[in-house]
Formats: sequence, structure tokens, C-alpha cells
Amino acid sequence: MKKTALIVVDVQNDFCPGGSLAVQEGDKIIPPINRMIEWFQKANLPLFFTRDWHPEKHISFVDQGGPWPIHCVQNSPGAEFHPGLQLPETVTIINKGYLINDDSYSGFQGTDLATQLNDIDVDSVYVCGLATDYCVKETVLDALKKGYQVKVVKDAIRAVDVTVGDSEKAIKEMRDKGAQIVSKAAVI
Ligand code: VGL
Ligand code: ZN
Repeated sequence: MKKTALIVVDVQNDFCPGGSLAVQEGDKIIPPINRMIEWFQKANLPLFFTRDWHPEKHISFVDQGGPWPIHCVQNSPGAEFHPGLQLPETVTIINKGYLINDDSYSGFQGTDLATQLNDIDVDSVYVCGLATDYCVKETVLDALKKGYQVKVVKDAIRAVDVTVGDSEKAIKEMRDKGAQIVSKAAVI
């Protein structure tokens, strides 16, 4: 039987209020994500948490000529999952952006996420987390390209919104490319 997995993208301290690359209301999504985690756990369905996991002097940092402030440095407090996020023992953690000269917004790029999903017969995924207009979007688009059925949980995502409207643009692009945009109520 084919399975559904939950992919929680980058719910890390640096992307939440108080962090170095804080997403507005980034922590507001934690309660609904926790409810989904509980539901997937009870149903014995797989949970994957991605995390941005950059070396010091990563290419994406402003001091290296990149677009972002220093964030999610490997083993630093900012790279930890938000303390409010439930972290069951059964979660599989996927590190990304861990090479100094390579950035990847997608949880599939430079990781074994697709192999792991295929090994356990996953054919559909729910995606939630941070940020709508970067890592959530790229993870969703890659999942679609790889043939998974994708549902994006709209109450459980938030955007960086470097430019006003980025969030809506990202949601439209995900929908246009085949993702279903659902609310939490449709999951649990
Ligand atoms: C992200 C900017 C830089 C994200 C990661 O998780 O959306 N955004 N690195
Ligand atoms: Zn990053």
C-alpha cells in the first residue's frame, strides 16, 4: 500500500521571531503543525523534518556575497528546531544547504529525501513549514517534478515576503504546477 508522509520544512529558531532571518508569525504555525505530527504518528505514517544546515561562511550569507544574514549555522542555537515543535523519536531529519559553496532551498536537493520516501513506498506528501516563498515552495515544486501528489497546508506555512505579494505568488505557482492547497482541517 502506498503511503502519505508529512514533510515539515525548516521550523528552526532562526526563521522564527527573535531569529536572525525571522519570518513574521513563523511561530504561529507550530500548534497546527504539532496537531498534524500527532495525527501522522497515531496513524503510523512517516514524518520528515528538513533543516537548513549551513557551515560558517556559507555562500548564501551577506558577508560572503550572498542574499541572507547569517542563519542556521550547523550546531548553533539558531539552527535548532523551535522548542515548541514536537520532535518524536521516529522523525527522520533531512539536512540541506550543508556545503559551503552550494545553497539549496529544496529538501530534495543534495539530500536522500526522495530515496527515503521511495524506500517506504510514499507516493503522496503533505508539506508545511517555513518559508512559503523559499524552502516550502522549492520543496513542493521538486516533489511535484518527482511525481508525488502534493498537498500544501495553508494554515501551516508562512512567508519571508522580501517583496509584498511573494507569499501569494508562491502559492499560485505551487497550485499552477499541480499542488493542492488545503487547510489543516482537511488533514486531521
Ligand atoms: C530559507 C532563506 C534562506 C527557507 C532558507 O528555509 O525558506 N530561506 N535559507
Ligand atoms: Zn538558508
